[in-house]
Amino acid sequence: MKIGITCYPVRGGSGVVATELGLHLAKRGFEIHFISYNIPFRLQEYIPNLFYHQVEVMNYPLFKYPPYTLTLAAKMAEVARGWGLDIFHVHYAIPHAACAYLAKGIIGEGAPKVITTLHGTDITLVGIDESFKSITEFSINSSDGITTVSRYLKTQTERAFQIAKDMRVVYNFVDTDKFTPRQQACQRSQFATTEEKIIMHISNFRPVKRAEDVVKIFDLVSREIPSKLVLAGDGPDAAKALSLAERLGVKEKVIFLGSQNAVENILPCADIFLLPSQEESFGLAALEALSCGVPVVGYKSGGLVEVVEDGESGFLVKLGDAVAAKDKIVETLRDADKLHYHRQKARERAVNHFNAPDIIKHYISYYEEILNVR
Ligand code: GMT
Repeated sequence: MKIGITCYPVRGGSGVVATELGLHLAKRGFEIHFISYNIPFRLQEYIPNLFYHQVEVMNYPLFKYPPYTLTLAAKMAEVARGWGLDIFHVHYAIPHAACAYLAKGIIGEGAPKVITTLHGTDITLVGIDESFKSITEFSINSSDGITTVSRYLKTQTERAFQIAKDMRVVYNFVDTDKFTPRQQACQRSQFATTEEKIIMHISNFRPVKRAEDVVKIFDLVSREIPSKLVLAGDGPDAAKALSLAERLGVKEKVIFLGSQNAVENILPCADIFLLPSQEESFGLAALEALSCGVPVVGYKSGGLVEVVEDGESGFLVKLGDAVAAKDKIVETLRDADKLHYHRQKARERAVNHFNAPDIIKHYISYYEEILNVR
């Protein structure tokens, strides 16, 4: 099977999922063509069967906004014709589902089937904005197959749009051989002393992540348990979070790493992963933490409840309840047996429910179903 994958190549869950999917499929003998404006950031190894097609956007003085969407659609059509693609698998509806629709129209008969995977903010934040709503709904409905990364996201999509087709839930996945609890991957001593615990948060620091809550919760924890807060990633609210740490007098205990590519080398150092988002359609960073045997603490909100089982692989408290989150963390960190138990449950959760080969099988059978080859 020959599959064209289009995603945002920058850091972010949807790009990670699309890239890992492409890598796994290529290793299984599928022919994979990434089509985007840059090489996806996690696409760092050479693999036979895997190709990358760069989309170049011509600029012109009339263009206030260079029309990337049109160039992408034209490139998708060119690659599909040149390589005989069977499927366009686009990640993140806006604008990729619309580009796939256009590319299909350019090709006409024999065009690849289109599968759109919805990731979250393409529905819950951007897609429902009036400026995008009609085209998002139209492009999703024009896809031959639609998947969502959680049941929650499927429900949200059904609520926000009139979707005429069945949407398949295919959960996100993690490479459990790469994201492991092996502490050799990470030197704890670079972050904390032997007496200190490590709380970690990784995100794009957008408002939906509630980065200030991370600092608030950490401040409460650090009053009861000697600890450090490690922050990785960057984004609009990073400065706000750091200035709150300063105001609360915990800045010295906060280690801000900025954007990092190989988070699998940092995560195993953590004792607790904090993800107190307003809403996650899934929460891929939380899954990567679980796979490293790190219990997750967050809010009972969105799709995170499908990833973390409250009281086992972590704890989910009422949205915005920093004290409840602190209580769960302190309780866990104070008791070595309890921490060990939740660490094991975290790893088990990732291995038993979200292991890459198991989830990728669902994508493959969905491709076959859409192509009618089964
Ligand atoms: O979280 C973001 O702002 C980035 C966004 C993306 O497209 O990369 O993340 C979304 O997709 C991820 C992969 O499926 C999910 O794990 C995230 O939960 C989802 N983000 C939100 O729903 C806020």
